[in-house]
Amino acid sequence: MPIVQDDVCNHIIIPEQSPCISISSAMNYSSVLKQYLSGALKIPPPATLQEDVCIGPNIKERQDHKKNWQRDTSSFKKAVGSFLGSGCVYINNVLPKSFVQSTLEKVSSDYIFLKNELNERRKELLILQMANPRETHHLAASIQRVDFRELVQRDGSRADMRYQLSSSPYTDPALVYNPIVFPLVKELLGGGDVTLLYCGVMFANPTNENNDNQNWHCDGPPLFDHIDTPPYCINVFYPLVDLSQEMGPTEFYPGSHLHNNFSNDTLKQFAICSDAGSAILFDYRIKHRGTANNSKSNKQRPMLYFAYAQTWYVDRRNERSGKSVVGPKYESPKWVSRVLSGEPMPIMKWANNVDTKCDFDPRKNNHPRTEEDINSNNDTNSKKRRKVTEAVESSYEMKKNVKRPAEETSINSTGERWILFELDVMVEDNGKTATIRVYSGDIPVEIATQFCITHNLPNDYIGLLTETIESQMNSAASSS
Ligand SMILES: O=C(O)CCC(=O)C(=O)O
Repeated sequence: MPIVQDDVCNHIIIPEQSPCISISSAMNYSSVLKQYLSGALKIPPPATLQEDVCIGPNIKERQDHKKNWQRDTSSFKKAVGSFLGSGCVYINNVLPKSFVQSTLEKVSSDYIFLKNELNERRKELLILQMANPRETHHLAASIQRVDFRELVQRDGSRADMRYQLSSSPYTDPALVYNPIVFPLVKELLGGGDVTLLYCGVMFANPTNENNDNQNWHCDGPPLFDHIDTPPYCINVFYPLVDLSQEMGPTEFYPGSHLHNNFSNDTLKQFAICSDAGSAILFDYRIKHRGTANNSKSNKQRPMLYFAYAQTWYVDRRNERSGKSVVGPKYESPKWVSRVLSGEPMPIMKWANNVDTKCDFDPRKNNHPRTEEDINSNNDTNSKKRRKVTEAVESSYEMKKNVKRPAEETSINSTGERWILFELDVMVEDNGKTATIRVYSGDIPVEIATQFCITHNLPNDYIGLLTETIESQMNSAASSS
């Protein structure tokens, strides 16, 4: 395969591949991605059938590697290649049914709550319009369009909900750092830290119109007009109900994320239909649309979404209204995108490909136990617990306000993060400590869980650490 060295910007270009992708040799891409980008592995052509993009760890791979999807498995490599060529893949059986069910109940009741709040705002508007017609224009427009921080109406009878995103299920480390999805996302985004740009739920509401499809669109543009880059942002959908053709699945033009294919009319379009609890990953640049939900039983189709991006990426195109639809006492904290530096979450029971009863209840915030925890003897655990309790209660040291730029968000436009405080915690009997660094926008349970995994501390410790971080974050926020 001919490889051309571009003298000007030191890019390796692989002209045989259609379309070509270039990489800078200075970038430290992790190995599977690099093998594809350098041409050592061949990127497959865009898929023409849904089955072509259905790739996940097989039963043996899930059992062999209880913790997460390993990069050296053939299925992982295949998924990376398909994603690069098609711009989308989906993986069956990613979330346990009990998790899907409880999440479905929560998001459905939140949606009803927000619709009721919208009705309250409508009633208030009528009163305001009589009292002071000049000052109701903006509220009237938001209500008419349904354009609020928590709820936005979209074409194709869609409602896009972002409510209480700093609590479960959106903050469950096992979802954000999912053991199957996160390794793939991280690999495709270059192997380093990634930003969680935003998350939420997309409802496809039932409609009687057959062609109430969304317009074809891309979530983000290509970065350059003259060359294709590897993915910079990936959206992950988790359907919370089974996605049959009538339930309004998302349709894709595989391959359309790349320049040469964008207007290629030989590309085949298809919808991805999959079970509740599967994961659909797609490149921000791919052409896609939500199709009409013609469910005979008038059922809604909610789908969780998580957008992960390279840490330098700032999404200026998908900004949202700051106006809240809920009354002040129900407002949830403002969304702040955050950098994810942690590892995929090991969840033994999720990785079995059979839906065993899950002891992880996102609503109760009780965290899953790893196999090691279950097998390790109780004495060791209680000793460790004593040790860490002592560590948190008496021996941590707080370094406040290490750095605080003027920007209000956790990641400012230069990608710089704002450190709230640091916490030194004793992690071994001999007094050895490790530092937890907490940034604005961080989620306490996420930080605590990652810290416990890294330092091999028992899961019982997560709650304690979470509370400590949370209270320090509150005091840091109130003292700012
Ligand atoms: O609901 C769907 O199937 C896709 C929604 C979507 O792509 C959007 O609203 O941007």
